[in-house]
Amino acid sequence: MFDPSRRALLRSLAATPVAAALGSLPSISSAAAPEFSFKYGNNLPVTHPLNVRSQEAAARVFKESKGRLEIKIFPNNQLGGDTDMLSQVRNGGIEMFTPSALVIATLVPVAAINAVGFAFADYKQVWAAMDGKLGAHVRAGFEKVGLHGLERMWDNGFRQTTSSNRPITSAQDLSGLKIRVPVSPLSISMFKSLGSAPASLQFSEVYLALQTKVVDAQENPLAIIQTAKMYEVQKYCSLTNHIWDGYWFVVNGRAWKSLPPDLQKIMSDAFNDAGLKQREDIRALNDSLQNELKAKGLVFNATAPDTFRAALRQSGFYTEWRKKFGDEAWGLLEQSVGKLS
Ligand code: X2X
Repeated sequence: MFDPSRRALLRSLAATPVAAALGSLPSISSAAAPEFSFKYGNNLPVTHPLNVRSQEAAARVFKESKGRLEIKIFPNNQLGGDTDMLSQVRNGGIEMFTPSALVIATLVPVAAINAVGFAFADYKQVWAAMDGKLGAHVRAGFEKVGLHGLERMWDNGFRQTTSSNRPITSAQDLSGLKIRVPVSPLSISMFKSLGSAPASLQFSEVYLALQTKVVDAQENPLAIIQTAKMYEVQKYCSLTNHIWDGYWFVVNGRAWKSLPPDLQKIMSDAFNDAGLKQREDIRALNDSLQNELKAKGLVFNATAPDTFRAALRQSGFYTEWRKKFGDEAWGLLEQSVGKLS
């Protein structure tokens, strides 16, 4: 619809030289520039539900704030890899970033607590913990390093293992496997405990590393395997479900505090609501993607989770990480999932 004030403006522009018209309409020309303009960077392809729902949220914020707050999205590592974006959101080079829990744990170690191997049995346990006390505990850690975390975590998913050389069916198959993992101490520790040879690479480097066989395997949820076209450079997909991973929406602390309360509310509401829809998108994709990926040539197999869990227990993985995370965080995790070690 053509709004009447815009029509009036166009009429006056048609009738008057542009410079004079703008000079005589200070309120309209200043309304054209948003009071706040935030840059939001992420590491995922534009087709991933995280980007689709973020675009909706940004449009809602612009509309509900009447153009006062604009959020510009830079997907797909356009602004650099995870490590770069993490330092940019801290120093204010960008205002928003969605690091995976694994990645922000390089700054706030307790954030990796949701990624303890084989902790969550299903999504019911996941969201009860992350929307509840465990998530609040992690977000308190963000505030201490000058970042504000929005309440709702977005879904990355249960991580599955793909490889170019062999299917993984039990813990033994991981022995010696050259596998890429994110820049994440917990992921390195876990795959070493399972006997693999893990290497940390930023997500921006994964496709090429697989294509050139610098590594033979990687692990990510199905929605990423699909949107980042990993089926082009991998043969097997083993349903290991070894880590549940999610994305935190973090905002530079100074930028967050610069927003008046009404804009803070508009922004939190829009992104928290969009996050819930994004979770549903991933749930639906989890149901349909196996068939799509099979059609692209990936060979799927189920795994024997007990063998992985037993190997982790024997290696002392749970004991070590319980000590690292501390009793409070570990206790909160166990409240949701039961005894772990
Ligand atoms: O880097 C990955 O594997 C990814 C995309 O899942 C994360 O952001 C941790």
